[in-house]
Amino acid sequence: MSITVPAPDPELAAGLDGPLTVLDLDGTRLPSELLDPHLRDIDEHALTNLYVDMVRVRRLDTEAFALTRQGQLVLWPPLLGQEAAQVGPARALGEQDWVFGSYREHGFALLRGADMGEFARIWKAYAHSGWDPREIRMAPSQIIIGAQTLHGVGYAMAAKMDGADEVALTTFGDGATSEGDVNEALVWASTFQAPVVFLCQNNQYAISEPVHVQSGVPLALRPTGFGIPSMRVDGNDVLAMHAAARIAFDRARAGDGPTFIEAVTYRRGPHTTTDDPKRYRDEAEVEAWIAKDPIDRVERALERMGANMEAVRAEAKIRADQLAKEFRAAAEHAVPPVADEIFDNVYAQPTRRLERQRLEHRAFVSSIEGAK
Ligand SMILES: Cc1ncc(C[n+]2csc(CCOP(=O)(O)OP(=O)(O)O)c2C)c(N)n1
Ligand SMILES: [Mg+2]
Repeated sequence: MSITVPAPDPELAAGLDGPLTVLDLDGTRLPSELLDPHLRDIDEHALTNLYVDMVRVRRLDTEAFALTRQGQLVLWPPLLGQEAAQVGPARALGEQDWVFGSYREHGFALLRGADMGEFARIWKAYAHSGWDPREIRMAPSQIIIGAQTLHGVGYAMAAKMDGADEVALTTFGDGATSEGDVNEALVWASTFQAPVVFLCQNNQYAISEPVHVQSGVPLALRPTGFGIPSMRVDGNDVLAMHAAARIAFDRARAGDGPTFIEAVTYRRGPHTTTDDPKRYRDEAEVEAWIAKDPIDRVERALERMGANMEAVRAEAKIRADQLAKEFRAAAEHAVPPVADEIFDNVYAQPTRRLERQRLEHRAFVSSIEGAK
C-alpha cells in the first residue's frame, strides 16, 4: 500500500518553501508581498526601539544565567538566540491582550512590564508566579509543556463570548506541538474560531530531542490539518516576526479566528542551567546559528539606514546595564516566603484536614529548629 501525502494548501500555509524573511543577514531588506504592508510604519526610530528591546532582553538573560551560577537563582531557562521571536510579537500586542506562555518567555515578561523583583522570585523558587497576571496581562510561566495553549484558547473563547476586544497569544516550543494539550487547543480554537494566536518558537530542540525526530513535516503544516492558517517565519528576523504577529492579531480582532506562527529559531544556550547541550549537539551547528544572530542583523540594517550606531549602541548598553543592575539587586534582596502561608491559598475556606496539615507542618518546622 502506498500513501500519498496531499500537497499543503497554499491558502493555509505561508513560508513552507523557506521561512518568511524581510531582513537579510547583511541587513538589506528583502521584499515580501505578505509582510511588507504590515511594516510601513517601521522607520529608523521604530527599528531602533526593537533593537534596544532585544539588547535588554539578552542582557537580562545573561545576567540571570550568571546569577544562577552564583547561587542567587535556582534555575534559568536561557533564551539566547530567541530574542527576535519574542520581541517582534510582544511589540505587536495590544495593551488589552493576554499572553499565555511557557518558562522561557523572559522577553514577553519584560516587555509586558513584569516587576523585576517579582520576576526574580520565580527563579529563586520563592513564588509560583511572581507577578500579578491580571496586572500585566500575562499568565504565570507554565512548566507543563503545552498546557498554556488550552488556557489561552479558553481565555480567547470567553473574550469572544463577552464581545471583548482582546486577543490571547499563546506561546510554546517545537516539542510542545507533539503534546495532546496543544492538539486539543487547536481543535477548540478552530471549532470556536477563537481570537487566539499560536506562537510556536521552534528552537530546534525539546531538551535533547531534535525537532526532526518529532515531525516529518514543517511544524507550520500541523495546524493546517485543523483548518488553522499558518505562517513559517524566520524567527531570528524581528521585523518578519513583528509583521507576522500583526497579521495574526488583525485576523483575530476582525473575527477571522486563530492563526499559527512557527518562528524558526535556535536555542543557543542549554535547555536550562542544569543541562549540558554538548552531549547531544555539535558546536558547528551553534556556530551556524550565531551567524544568523537576530541582534547583529538589526545593527546592520540600522547602519544601512544611516543610523548613528555608536550612539544607538551606547544607549542600548546603558539601558541594558540598568536593567541587569535592577534584576541583580532584586535577586539578591528577594524575601523568602513564609512556609506557613502555603496553606492560606489552597481553598477560600480552610478545611479541617488542611488545618491539621498546617499544625503538623508547624510541628515539623519547630522540631527542625529545635534540633539546630
Ligand atoms: C507535560 C510535560 N512533559 C514533560 C515535561 C519535561 N520537559 C520540560 S521542558 C521539555 C521540552 C520542551 O521542549 P519545547 O516544547 O521544544 O520547548 P523549549 O524548552 O525548547 O522552549 C520537557 C519534555 C514537562 N515539563 N511537561
Ligand atoms: Mg524547543
